[in-house]
Amino acid sequence: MENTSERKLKIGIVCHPAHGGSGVVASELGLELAARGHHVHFFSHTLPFRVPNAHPNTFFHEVEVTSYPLFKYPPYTLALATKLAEVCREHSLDIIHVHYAIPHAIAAWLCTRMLPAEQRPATITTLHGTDITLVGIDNSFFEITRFSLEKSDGIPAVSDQLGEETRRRFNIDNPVEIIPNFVDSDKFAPGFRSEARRAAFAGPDEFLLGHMSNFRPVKRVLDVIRIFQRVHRELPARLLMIGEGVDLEPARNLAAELGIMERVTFLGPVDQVPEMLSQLDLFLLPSEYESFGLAALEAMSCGVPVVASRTGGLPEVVKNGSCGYLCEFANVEAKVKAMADKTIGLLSDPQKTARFSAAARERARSEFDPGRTVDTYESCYLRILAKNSLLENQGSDA
Ligand code: GMT
Repeated sequence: MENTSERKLKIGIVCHPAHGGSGVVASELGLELAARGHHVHFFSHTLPFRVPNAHPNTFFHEVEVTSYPLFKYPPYTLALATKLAEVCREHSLDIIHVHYAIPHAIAAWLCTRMLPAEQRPATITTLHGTDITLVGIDNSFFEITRFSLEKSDGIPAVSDQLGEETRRRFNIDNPVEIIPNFVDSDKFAPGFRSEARRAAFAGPDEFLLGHMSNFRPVKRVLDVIRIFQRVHRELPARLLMIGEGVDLEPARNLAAELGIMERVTFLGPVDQVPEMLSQLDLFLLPSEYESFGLAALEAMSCGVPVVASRTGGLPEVVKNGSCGYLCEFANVEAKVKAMADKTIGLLSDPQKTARFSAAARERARSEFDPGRTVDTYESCYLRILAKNSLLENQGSDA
């Protein structure tokens, strides 16, 4: 196989830029590829939050959508396809790598159709979760999601479970390749833990529990509050909630209703994620579904044990009984109780907590190394480019 470091590629990365797993993965991957000397062009309506303004080998192309009184819904997908084609013409991109299928995969395909064959980039669609399990299977999107997956040159999924789910629900011929997410364990490290930082959220004799997400219903943020209420009845504890979204207000209201508001800090979205996660004693993720659970992995990398639902790809990330606990989701009440009991059991045993913390860190460091994932993506790019150029030489215009 070609040495991946020899050929420098021009790669377009398309993502949803706000705080959320797929945008984080897209940004971190783009930055790693740029560090290897590839030229990385990010496309979105806003600069993705983990991408610095100026960074060697990276470029940002803002997708602007003109509003017009006729448009109840401004057609972002068309503006994105147009911007992609424009940049492909100007910079001869080799690849457009979209993260989260909707609406990015079809925009990438439209872009290829707008260009002459010799200027067409390869297209890759990384599947992140709800683009398959929730939005993609909705009647209004199913057909076009299926079509755009068939048209993508490569469709990586972030966990075995999501790969299986994609094959089962979409029954596509195109193979799904599993490329798990990664974490930079130098950046997400326990070294950021400091008494001074932690003191802003909890006293020295209190446990600090935490949760981070985009507060969508699938994350079950209200269950975090319910679990915490049970834990706090047994142990001196505080809760740090990082992020925002539709369930932020309901979560605040529930905390107030349960009389625990003064024990909970709602921090909103933060840029200093490792600095916050490393102050925690335990991370809670009671989601209804997670294709992977990047937030859990980032917490583990900071040496924080995780108590999460046994759902989706989470068992591929959190090893039950060594770096955290997984609890069945089927019955919400039982799940809340089980997660509270596991949390109380673990935190009441300092030696076990220390063992879990070390195991969580070690698993994140050894199993989810960025280098390995970036190697896999580079190989995937080169394999697809080689296949496409072979087809081109054979005169195929598929
Ligand atoms: O938050 C996002 O940007 C997308 C979101 C989703 O709903 O698809 O997150 C998914 O992608 C992350 C990165 O690959 C995974 O860690 C999350 O588990 C996954 N979320 C869900 O499956 C609910």
